[in-house]
Amino acid sequence: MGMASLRDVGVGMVGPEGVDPAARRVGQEGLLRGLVDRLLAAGGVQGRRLRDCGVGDGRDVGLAELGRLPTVGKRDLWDHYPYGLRAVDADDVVCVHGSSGTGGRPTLVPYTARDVEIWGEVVARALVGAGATSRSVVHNAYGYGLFTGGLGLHHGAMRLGATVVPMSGGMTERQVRLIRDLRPDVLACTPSYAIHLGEAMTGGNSLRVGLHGAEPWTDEMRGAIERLLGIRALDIYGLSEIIGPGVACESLDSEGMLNIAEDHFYPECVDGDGEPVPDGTPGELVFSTLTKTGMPLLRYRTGDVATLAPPTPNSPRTLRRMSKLLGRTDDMLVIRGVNVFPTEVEAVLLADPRVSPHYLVVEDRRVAKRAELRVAVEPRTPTDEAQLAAALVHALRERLGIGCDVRVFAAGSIPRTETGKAKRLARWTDGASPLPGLTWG
Ligand code: DLL
Repeated sequence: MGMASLRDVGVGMVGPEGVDPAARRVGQEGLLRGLVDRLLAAGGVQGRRLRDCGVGDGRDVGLAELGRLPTVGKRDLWDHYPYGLRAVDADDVVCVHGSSGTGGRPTLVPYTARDVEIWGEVVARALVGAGATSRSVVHNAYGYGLFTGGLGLHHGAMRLGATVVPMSGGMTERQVRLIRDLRPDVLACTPSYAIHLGEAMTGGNSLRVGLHGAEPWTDEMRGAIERLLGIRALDIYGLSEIIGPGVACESLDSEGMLNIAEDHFYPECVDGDGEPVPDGTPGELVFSTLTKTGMPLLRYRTGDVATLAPPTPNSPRTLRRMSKLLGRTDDMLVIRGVNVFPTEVEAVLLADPRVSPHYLVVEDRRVAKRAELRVAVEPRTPTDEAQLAAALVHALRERLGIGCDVRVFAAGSIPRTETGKAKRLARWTDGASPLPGLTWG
């Protein structure tokens, strides 16, 4: 079983990741037509919108005109909660995943057995691209449950024929112990938990590579994880609506960009008006699920901002790539007319070796007309706090062009996240300080 599954996912980077781009495009176009036919047959909101714009058959569309087809968004999922975008019989659904969402509005995604297979395949690719093999032991500290992180990495590791240790999040002491005892070579968890775990471990460890995602993180955070754990830290991206982790992932040779599983998830990148932007220009990622059946989506607007790029030159992988995420459209701060993504703040903070990777960005809008950017940091080791704050204010002004308030708090005072996604951004409109117990401004 190990060998067969290895061949399928293309060890040595052959298989679907390595096909000639022109041939891939022909395949994608056929799959796009099939997707349109499935949506028309399902007769839901996406099918109606297609008919409204004159599409009555998959043969009416091609990749070149994709930009003219209707999009779908999170709003549509909420409006048709729980299963309104399902395109198969309830009988064919084998599991449900999603995100708890904000404001009590969860997003639910029904999967068919085929969807779960595809999911396992794309996550297995991510593992192989990170150097894992069927002999690998994968310590999986993504949360198991409705969240796609835990079971997504689980499916991928099983598909590869590796050994997966299904730790889920939390109970850090026990995780440290099992890493010592089971000697995993692969760590799968959020970047913030990788830091937390690394700080709890003493001495060396067996880990060689980490697959980190589910929340924004910068190359500077990558450096912090790599130093702390002594591993290569790679990025894995995805979202429940599209499949979960595995929509795109770094490989050891992808030069800091993420290979997009574009044979399953066709990417576009658009500006605020929905017009395509050229490669290298930041825009919102839009994905079409070419092969999904449970809840296929045509042109799903992710709200995630990144750039697209051509395949890695001279690599056996011929997939188009995306940059690390710059942020989300709804995470962008507007401080006195200047647009700032929290990742830009992170990059500045962690470029200073005195700063610990635990920080909080606060958009202070208590005076509505005059938003302030406040940043809470902790020193990594004892240091002159006033000098550190002044240096960071200066560096942030250089990079962002705005003044901000930096406070250095005592080590350990900024809340850690042991399960789920780190909260590194707080919006302060009124009431108490977003950092409980700490007075501010
Ligand atoms: O977070 C899927 C995932 C799990 C990806 C484990 C990687 C590892 P959701 O809970 O639906 O799914 O949240 C999706 O998280 O739209 C992004 O805004 C953010 N996100 C996911 N991966 C990354 C990443 C999972 N590598 C939302 N970098 C997405 C930055 C990420 N943000």
